[in-house]
Amino acid sequence: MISKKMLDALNNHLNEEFYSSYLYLSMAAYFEDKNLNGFANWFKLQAQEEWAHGMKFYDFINQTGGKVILKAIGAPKTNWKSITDVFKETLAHEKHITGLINKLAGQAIQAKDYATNNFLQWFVTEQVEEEATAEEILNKVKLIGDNTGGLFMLDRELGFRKAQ
Ligand code: OFO
Repeated sequence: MISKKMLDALNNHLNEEFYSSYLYLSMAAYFEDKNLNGFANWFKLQAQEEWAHGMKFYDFINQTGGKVILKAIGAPKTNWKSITDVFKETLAHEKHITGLINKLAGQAIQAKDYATNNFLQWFVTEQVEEEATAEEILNKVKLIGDNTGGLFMLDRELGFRKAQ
């Protein structure tokens, strides 16, 4: 049975994953509004992934005999200064999530809660990929700069992303 302290921390993190989903859906809406449908597709799928991450926490809390407590999801921003700004925020947000996951894993190890630590290791690995992908796209967007042709090519590339 999981400790109350760990359970509270997991419930808090479930909310963070759902907020991530909401944030990326808002970014999708920003791109839809600009008719950049490939970027919008990428962020809609990202939002779905984050929802699935939240559900992993939901299932784990239930499996360990805990109770899921859903909290209010904060309203995300709805506008950004530029496309570069969107990806800078995406990367910063993923780094923030990595910090939270590492803190949770540290808490689980300290409490000798090996089941929770094992559950969290999937997220430790996932965060390496999440940060790398956000950084890769940010670098492409920076390289493209004001080049409209480059922007449309990247939009096309991001439009190919499929649900996993
Ligand atoms: Fe974007 O990552 Fe969830 O955990």
